[in-house]
Amino acid sequence: MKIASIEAIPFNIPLERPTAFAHASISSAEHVLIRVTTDDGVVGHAEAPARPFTYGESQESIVKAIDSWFSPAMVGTDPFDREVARNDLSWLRHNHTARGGVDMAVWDVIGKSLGRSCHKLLGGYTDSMEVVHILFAATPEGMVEEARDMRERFGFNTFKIKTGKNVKEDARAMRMLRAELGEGPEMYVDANKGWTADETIRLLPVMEEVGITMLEEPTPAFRPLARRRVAKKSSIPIMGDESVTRLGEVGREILDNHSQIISIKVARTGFTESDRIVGLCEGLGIGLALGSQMDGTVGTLSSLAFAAAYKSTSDRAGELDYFMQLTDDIVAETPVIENGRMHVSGKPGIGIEIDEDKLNHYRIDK
Ligand code: MUC
Ligand code: MG
Repeated sequence: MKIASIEAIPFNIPLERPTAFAHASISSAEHVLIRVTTDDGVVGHAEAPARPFTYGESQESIVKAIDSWFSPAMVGTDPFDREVARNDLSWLRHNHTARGGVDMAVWDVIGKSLGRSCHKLLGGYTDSMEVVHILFAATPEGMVEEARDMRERFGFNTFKIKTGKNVKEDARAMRMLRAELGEGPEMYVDANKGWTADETIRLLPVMEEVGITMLEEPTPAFRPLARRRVAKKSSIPIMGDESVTRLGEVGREILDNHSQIISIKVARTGFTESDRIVGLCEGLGIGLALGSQMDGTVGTLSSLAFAAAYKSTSDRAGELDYFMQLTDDIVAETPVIENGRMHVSGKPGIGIEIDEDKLNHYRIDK
């Protein structure tokens, strides 16, 4: 079996409302569907969500990278020889989501050709994941209302609070949410590098008081002394996200003791490199959490297949609910969240079935 083609199909789906966080706001999911087809007709899919403000990749750059570099290097190769493709393209820097997406689409091909789910092939640890609800609302009042509503409707028990825009409002949001939710639900924060070291240190007592369990990307990792000051003072573990876009960066963050938990996002490290990150973190005794690069439905199914495959990525709740922010999707069956959990389908490959009519409606290249 050989790879016959790799297509990069850009599509836009409007969001229910703009998603805003420190440094950026988006009103439409501008993603790329990657489709790998083999000479014997097996078709694999994955999604690359462009996040220019985080990784410098755009929808256009993802399509260009796949057309110019990934496709020429991989067409004609055996999809099972992932290590060959990985090494052939190791000269290419950055382009994380293009690389991650191609890797997962190839895994989808592998699973389908064997008639086994990727979830099983990767490890098959559990058949469901607890799901985190990410609170993006603009005001503390809006976050409280959203948390109440989402808890009632979907049974969420873990909430990530998007902070980093205004320190006072961030403190107010954390206190109001704890008062609303009571002691039980887990809460963690993600500042998307929006706080300074001083601001983070000033907020530590508030975060301790309300029981914040993880402090995601408080300050920019590219300002190492600021990060070091926070890490020294914080009793709350720091989770690396934007700072750990590849295996080497995970190693650096851990060795510097700047992150004690690693957010694993298959959108940027695919299944192959994410598997290596799991191994590195397990071996060193570092915690893992499944993050979301604001994945659509295709990306959500990939994240679920991966995270549910390992104990260390499924012990914590995973970020699997962003697809609900999209007004529509391009899959035949939308994932379901019930009692705060999402179940693995067990279908061959990643379990993605594309609705071709919807894809034709939302694709922007035709
Ligand atoms: C997150 O955890 O930071 C924001 C940007 C991105 O790439 O992912 C989101 C969520
Ligand atoms: Mg984050």
